[in-house]
Amino acid sequence: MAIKSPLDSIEVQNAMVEAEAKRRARRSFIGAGIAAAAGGAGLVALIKSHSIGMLRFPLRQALEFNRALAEHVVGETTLAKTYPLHMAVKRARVNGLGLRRDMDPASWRLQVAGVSSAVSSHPKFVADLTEWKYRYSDEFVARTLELDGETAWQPASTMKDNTVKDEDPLIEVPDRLPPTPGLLLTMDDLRALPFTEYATEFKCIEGWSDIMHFGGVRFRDFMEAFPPERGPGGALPKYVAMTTADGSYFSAFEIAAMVHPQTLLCYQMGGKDLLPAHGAPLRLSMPLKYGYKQIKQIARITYTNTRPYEYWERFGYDWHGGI
Ligand SMILES: Nc1nc2c(c(=O)[nH]1)N[C@H]1C(S)=C(S)[C@@H](COP(=O)(O)O)O[C@H]1N2
Ligand SMILES: [Mo]
Repeated sequence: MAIKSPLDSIEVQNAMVEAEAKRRARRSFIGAGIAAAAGGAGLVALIKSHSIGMLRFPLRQALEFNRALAEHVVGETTLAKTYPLHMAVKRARVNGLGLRRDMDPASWRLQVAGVSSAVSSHPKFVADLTEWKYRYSDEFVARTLELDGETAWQPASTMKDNTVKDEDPLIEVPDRLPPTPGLLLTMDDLRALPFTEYATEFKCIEGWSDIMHFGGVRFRDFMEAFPPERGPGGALPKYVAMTTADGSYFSAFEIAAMVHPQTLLCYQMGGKDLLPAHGAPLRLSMPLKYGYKQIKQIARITYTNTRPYEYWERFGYDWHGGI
């Protein structure tokens, strides 16, 4: 099966990404989307027939450079420039795939996996997150469209053509994922945490940028409230993975990027509740990274020491996505 299972585990996602990278390498696949997004014939030629891990000089070198830079620069010290809130655009652009318009908002929960055993007494702790069912029905689409109003859902982004087709078998996804203990939170649990807002420049790798005003809870505050399991010597997990409810979009980050003071779990944009098209009820804001890292409609957050893949990585985009 292709990417179809709900909330694939990191192991399943990683296996799928690897399988697809190999398959693409075999087929010498050129994504039309990559061509447009990369915006240069030279880069396209390099990407042609080379999957992740097989990238050629100088692209590989550029990626290594970005990686090194991200490891050293994205930390406490670098802050994205902020603007007065009123300078933010009133109507932001929309870019998105794998967003569900038909989700019953009442069925939304934020799953948090890899949490400290100390939170097992928390009232929202459950023995198996994989048992939670998000509900989808066409009856919710009208409400979503009403909320979005004139905010158009982008039918096609130049990055979109790379969507995995159902008929392309990758790996077998097990019917049943391993039981995963963790927290099953509601928006009220998040709204109870300290609120932070800012206006920063949002950059999409396709070539547009806008000043956007985001509000929500800093991830470091969230992590303090819902802490991860610590390793030997009290070490924090190396990574944080995030995925949408249907598993069709996912992203991952180093812990340093997550604890950056401008990394927000956002539920407001422009001072109002986030619109569905912009990722309601919860999305990420990370102004030091490109838009593609800023996952919308987050349903699961996992603290982990296994390096998780990034949705766009198999198409040649950098895992860190630093600007
Ligand atoms: N779930 C999900 N999140 C996503 C995307 C997506 O396709 N699906 N696209 C990303 C990209 S490429 C961009 S530029 C931003 C766009 O955010 P906006 O629509 O709020 O402007 O969302 C990011 N988050
Ligand atoms: Mo983007």
